[in-house]
Amino acid sequence: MTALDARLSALHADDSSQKALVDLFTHLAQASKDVSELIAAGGALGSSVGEENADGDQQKALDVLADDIFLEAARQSKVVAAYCSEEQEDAVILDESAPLVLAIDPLDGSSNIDVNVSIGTIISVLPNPGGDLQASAMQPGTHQLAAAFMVYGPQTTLFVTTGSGTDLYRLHPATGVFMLIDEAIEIPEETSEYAINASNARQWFPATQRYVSDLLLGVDGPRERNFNMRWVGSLVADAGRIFNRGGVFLYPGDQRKKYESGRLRLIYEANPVAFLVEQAGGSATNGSDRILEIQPSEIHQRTPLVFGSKTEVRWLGSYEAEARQGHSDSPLFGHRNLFRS
Ligand code: FDP
Repeated sequence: MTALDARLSALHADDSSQKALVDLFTHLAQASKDVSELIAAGGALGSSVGEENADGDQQKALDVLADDIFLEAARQSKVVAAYCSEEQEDAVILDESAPLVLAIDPLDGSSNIDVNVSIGTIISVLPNPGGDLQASAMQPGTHQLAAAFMVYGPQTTLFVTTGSGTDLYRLHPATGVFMLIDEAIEIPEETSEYAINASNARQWFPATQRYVSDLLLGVDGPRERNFNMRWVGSLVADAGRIFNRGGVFLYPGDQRKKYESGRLRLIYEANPVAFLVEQAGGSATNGSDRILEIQPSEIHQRTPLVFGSKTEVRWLGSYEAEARQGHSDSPLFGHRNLFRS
């Protein structure tokens, strides 16, 4: 079995400029091991510290601790110019001359902390573009040099890409080292499983309503087969499942106030997940456009996010395209209402 640093060094053996990436991941891996141990230790980690983060979410004690730990790891690595975190209003400038920018959601799925459900860390690594470092993370996702997410679940796992496929590692509990357990992961092109928070159904825009209602019609509907639904409510856990057995994940925009562009953040959630997904043969869009090509305009901006098995992402895209052309018939919500027959 191969350890994370050995694998990354081997992948980038003939490219000395990538050494910074290996250094960064060595420090991030240690930080995530520390966070994983904190979570496993339990205690009052899910309690609120009574403050809101840059996005208006209540900050939990563990959110803040995880942010401190990853910020310190970035500082220690000496290769990070700016640290842009969900938990910080502005970028933290570390070293203007360093080659990398780190965008991070230190603890994703934190509303699941109290109930012992998988949570994680999401990471996007960009080149230092020079100039105003406050704006340095506002690069399209195609610029990413690496992306990763850790899942703190029954096992602590790590999905990583540096642009040569997506690999999966597991934290070995005895040695504290991330060991490679699956390389060049391939997300199946077809799937019969989808993930969406259905409690928002009445707020969805017509394309999402029509798409999901056709899935619900199963063998009797236009898709002519039954679909299964799974929703953990932690992006990392839902994504991990999709890397393992396929599926499609949707967090669309909807009619709720402040949710017109969905809930998830472009720079440190959608972009890294999209990079990992594409490297595993899947797709990621905002319903119509490739996530990785969106030019960010704000560090904490949100985006609708659809990712996973290619065929299903394409299906959703065709519903979106039809909706833009004015097609609004919905079997679930329109005159052919499923529940009224
Ligand atoms: P959380 O707020 O608990 O951190 O990143 C936001 C996120 O979790 C995702 O992990 C998850 O997919 C989503 O929010 C869940 O949102 P809903 O509660 O609106 O379903």
